[in-house]
Parts: sequence; C-alpha cells; structure tokens
Amino acid sequence: MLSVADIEFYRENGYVVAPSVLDAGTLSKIRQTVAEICDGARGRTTHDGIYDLEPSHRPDAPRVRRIKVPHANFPFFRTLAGYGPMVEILRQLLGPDVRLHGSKINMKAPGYGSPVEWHQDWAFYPHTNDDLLAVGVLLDDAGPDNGPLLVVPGSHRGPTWDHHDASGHFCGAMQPEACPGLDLSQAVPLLAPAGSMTFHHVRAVHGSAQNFSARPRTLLLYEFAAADAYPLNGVGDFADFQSRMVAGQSPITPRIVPAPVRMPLPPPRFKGSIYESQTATARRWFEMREEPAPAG
Ligand SMILES: O=C(O)CCC(=O)C(=O)O
Repeated sequence: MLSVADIEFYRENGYVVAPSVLDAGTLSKIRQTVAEICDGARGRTTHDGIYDLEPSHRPDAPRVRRIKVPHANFPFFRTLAGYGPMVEILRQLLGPDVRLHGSKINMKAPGYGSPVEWHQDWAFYPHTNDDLLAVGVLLDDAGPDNGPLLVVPGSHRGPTWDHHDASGHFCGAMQPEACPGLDLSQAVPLLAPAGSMTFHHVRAVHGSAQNFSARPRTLLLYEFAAADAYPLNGVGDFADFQSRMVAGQSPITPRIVPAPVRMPLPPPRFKGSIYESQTATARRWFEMREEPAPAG
C-alpha cells in the first residue's frame, strides 16, 4: 500500500516508486518464465506477434528487445496482472474500478539494450479521461547506468506533445527541442531493487537510454485504466475489454474530462512496436552505439 504522502507525490509529480512489492517466489517465477519465452526466439528471423528483436539479433544467437502483450500471449501474465499488492496500489491511484489496458516486457541486455525515445503513453492511447498509468515491474535492479526509466516530474500536468514524424505520420517519439518549457534536465531516474514497482501517469513524459552497463535491465510493463476511461480509438472486442477488469465493476458510462488530446493518426510508417515506430523520428535524443555482433 502507498502512504497518503506517496499518493500526493504521485498526483504532484506523475510518478511514484513502491519498493519491494513482489515476493521473492513470484519474482523468481516471472524471471524463469521470461527466460523460457526468450529461448523461443531461437530460429526466428523477423519480429512477430510475440517477439520484437534487436537489430543485431540472429536466429542462432537470439536477441529479444521486447516480449509483446504478454498478458494476451501467455496466461501466466494475465493472472499476474491481478497480483494482490499491485492491485491494491492501483485502487489507491485509479479508484475502485480498474481495467488492464496493455502489457509488454522491455529487455535491455548489457552493452546494447535499445533506448526508448521521449514520449507520453497518452499520445498512443488517448481515452475519455486520463486516469491511466503504467506499472513498471522491476525484474532486475534499476541503477543509474543500466537504462532505467526516466520521468520528467510534473509533465503529466502539461501539454500533450506532438509525436509525429516529418511526413506527418505518428511515430511515438517527441522532438524535445520543439517542446517549449519542457526541461529534460529535470528528468528523474526511477531507481529501485528488483521486485519493486514504478507507477507513471499516462501523460508523464518519459524515456530511457541504451544500456551501456554490464548488467541487464528487464522491465515488465502493465498499463491500467480507471474502468470508466474508454479508448478514443474505440473498443474492438467488447468481450475482451470486459475480461480485462482486475478490480471492481465495468461501467457502460464513460467519464469524460477535458484533457489535451492528439490522435496517433495517421498510423506509424513502421509498425510492430514503439522501437520500430520511433525509427521514423527526425532526430534521436538518446545516443545509440553500434551493437557488438553476437559471438560465434
Ligand atoms: O522500457 C523502458 O525503459 C520504457 C518503456 C516505455 O516507455 C514504453 O515501452 O512505452
């Protein structure tokens, strides 16, 4: 559970870190499951519905950058989305009725794990209200040098920035120099031991650098919404929408609040994951060093 001060901190800053939420057994089971899924990338030649691959991936030397929508692809991660201590915190931040929106596992391997350019999740999935957040479940210790999540405090109360490329297509990356008043030097790294959880508001500006360290950084991300937040780009499969409730009731009456919205349209030129769509950005902010080829 978060303290009253923690909740106030989240409202003011748009993020909060809850140390050591996962019990040791659950952490170990998640790590083992992630390792088994990654083994399945051996022999793959391209991205697919499960794997997003590092540019230097080889079928005989797999390098997975992301496991896509684990809650939909692996029942274990759908069950984990209802993990009691996490849901308690979600109820504190989002209210009694909470729906799972999405999930992903971002892996930053030592030495080459890819950066994620500055963005706001809200630019990808605007809703009728902005009571949404992402939970980062730390599967490794997050230190200053292994590509931790960086969040700009208070940015969730500011504009929704343009995330489009020079051709006018959505690309999921901001151009920070075109964001007057946004001070990235204020960004805070969310550092905590494995088993901790970070919570960042859907409108918070965030990103992360390449992992230049010798330690991995594996982050399971779950996105959650207050159940009365309806996606502005529609509900494709209502049965699935309803099945993603993790607490309380699902109302048929959306709550609508004024919030700055830009639609992620026209769709990205490069699809599949944020890593792919962000390749269209005019200028990368985070340094991206050549990845050493896998040995062998
Ligand atoms: O993995 C990270 O450091 C950031 C991930 C993120 O913000 C995203 O995938 O939307």
